[in-house]
Amino acid sequence: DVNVMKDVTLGFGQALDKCRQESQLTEEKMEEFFHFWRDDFKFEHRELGCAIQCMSRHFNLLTDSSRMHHENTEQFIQSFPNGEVLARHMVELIHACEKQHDHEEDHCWRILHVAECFKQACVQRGVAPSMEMMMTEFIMEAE
Ligand code: BOM
Repeated sequence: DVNVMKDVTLGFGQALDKCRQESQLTEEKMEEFFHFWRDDFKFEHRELGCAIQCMSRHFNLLTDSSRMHHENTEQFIQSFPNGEVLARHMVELIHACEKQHDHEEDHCWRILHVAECFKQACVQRGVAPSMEMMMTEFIMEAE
């Protein structure tokens, strides 16, 4: 559900600062990771794909070929409150998106396109958190 996605996004987003330098993702290209869920967010910067790769590595969610590590990703999602209700489903959504973009050889571009596909799938299934939810929680966490 949307609350689980909100928590997982904020958890995953904790790695953004660490990954900014190596991915060259400037604040101008993405200020905070939760902007991912904005309706008008554009998936156009290769640097964002590189940053998501770095962030996924940080949590040990990728295989050697920079594909999703299914077991680790499921466990990561399960580590959030009520994560078990969405973990399997999210892994399946991401994997379906990976299959669609498997021909893309550049890891950063491929991951960017997988991320966009994953967001669309979440929106379609009604599990995408609203920006209002994301902002509120983000501000509460900062205080
Ligand atoms: O083939 C590489 C797989 C990369 C996965 C990309 C999925 C992207 C997600 C970005 C949004 C994340 C929100 C929550 C984290 C879920 C693990």
